[in-house]
Amino acid sequence: MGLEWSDLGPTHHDTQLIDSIIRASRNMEAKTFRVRRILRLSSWLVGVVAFWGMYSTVSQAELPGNKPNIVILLADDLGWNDVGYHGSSVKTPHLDRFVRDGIELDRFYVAPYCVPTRAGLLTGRYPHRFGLRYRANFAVRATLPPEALTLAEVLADAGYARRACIGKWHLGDSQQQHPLKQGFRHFYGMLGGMVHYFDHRTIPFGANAENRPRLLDWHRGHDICHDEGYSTDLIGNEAVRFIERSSSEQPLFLYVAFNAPHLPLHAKPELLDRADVDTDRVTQLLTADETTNRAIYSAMVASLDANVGRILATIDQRGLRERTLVLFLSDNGGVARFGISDNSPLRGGKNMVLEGGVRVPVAIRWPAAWRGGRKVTEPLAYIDVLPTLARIAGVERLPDGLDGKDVFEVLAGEQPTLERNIYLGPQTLVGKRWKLVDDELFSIATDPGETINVAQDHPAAVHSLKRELARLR
Ligand SMILES: [Ca+2]
Repeated sequence: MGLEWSDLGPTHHDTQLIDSIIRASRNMEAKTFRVRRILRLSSWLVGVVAFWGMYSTVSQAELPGNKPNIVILLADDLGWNDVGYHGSSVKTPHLDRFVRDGIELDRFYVAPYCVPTRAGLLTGRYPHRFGLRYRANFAVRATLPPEALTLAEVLADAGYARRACIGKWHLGDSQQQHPLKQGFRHFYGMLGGMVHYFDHRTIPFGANAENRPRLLDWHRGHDICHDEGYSTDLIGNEAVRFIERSSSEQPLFLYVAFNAPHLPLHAKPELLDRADVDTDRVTQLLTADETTNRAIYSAMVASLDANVGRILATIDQRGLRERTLVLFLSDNGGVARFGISDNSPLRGGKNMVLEGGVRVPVAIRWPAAWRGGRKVTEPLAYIDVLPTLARIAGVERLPDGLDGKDVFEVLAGEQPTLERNIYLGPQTLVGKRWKLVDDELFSIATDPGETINVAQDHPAAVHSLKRELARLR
């Protein structure tokens, strides 16, 4: 399977990184493809409950026997300022509308890489509980252990019979680690971390890349799948089909993990208004030109946004909008190099515990229960997703050992703060007021750009955070 971007190594080796990527890209071109130019490149919630929901909240006790559909839409490496509603040059009209209708989760934290975020999102536990590494390393194939209890398994026990994982799994490619062994009943997409958007084969890079095979990593269930098309569209198509084929009587759980806009930079030609870029034969991970990279990336985000829009429209057309909870999030910050992503005004990007790597665009919408058009500024995290959704699904006893919190009341606007810190890595904790990064302390609520180290002025806060960090490691 394809190696993950995070496997490339520590972020301070930028020069080597660029060389490695561009060299790998050239090798791939020469070996596999003709090169033209470098790139041309219900009734159930009507009445009293629905009325309640407009202004307050609905607890499970008030929804006897009724559970919302749960749809998670995960983007891959989408940066803070890569969405229109944050003022980006990248246009995301469907996401912007979704955020306006729902609740914008303004301080939502994830892990800085693909794998640990997916692990924490689906288990409610910090990924280091499973031995998943935070630092990139070629030699380590981080995966979720088969015995880990996943959100799909929790929801299965709560009566969610239809459970689909569509898109990028990236939590293990053995039969025992397969999504169909982790609580999902339907799987379509890729098991590894990175594929070519058009041919769905892995793209080896780094050491010895030219001697490694490009494997088809596109599957339906356990079988190899030869569907043709742009992967973002194929993932959207399958999600739409899954919703259309679901009974409106039974709640569904749909986890759509887009591989977009993760590398390689491949866009649909019709969305890239650049005659000088060869989009249909692109084999490079990226180009040497930052402006070109950004143009391709923007077109990739446009495809992501369009498919998010199609999924939301299908939910509407099926009459499921009120009783469907939709969560949109990115799995880590954008790649803040090579002109690809824009995390401003946050510092840093993917692979880093600075805000640009771990604070991502997120919104949630559940019209039947929560009033939309709001922004929640309490720090929330990927590990909160399982306990919160389990509560909503009517699970009476949460699994043991969870690190995340049930944040239902925060989302409902009934609880202003959780008074807790979120673990971002061995040297980093973040809470409502403070963020500790190694020996630096930032007043993160007022200094989101992490510009001023105030550790010397607040030794007690540093001491307290370090003690908590030592317990969490
Ligand atoms: Ca990612």
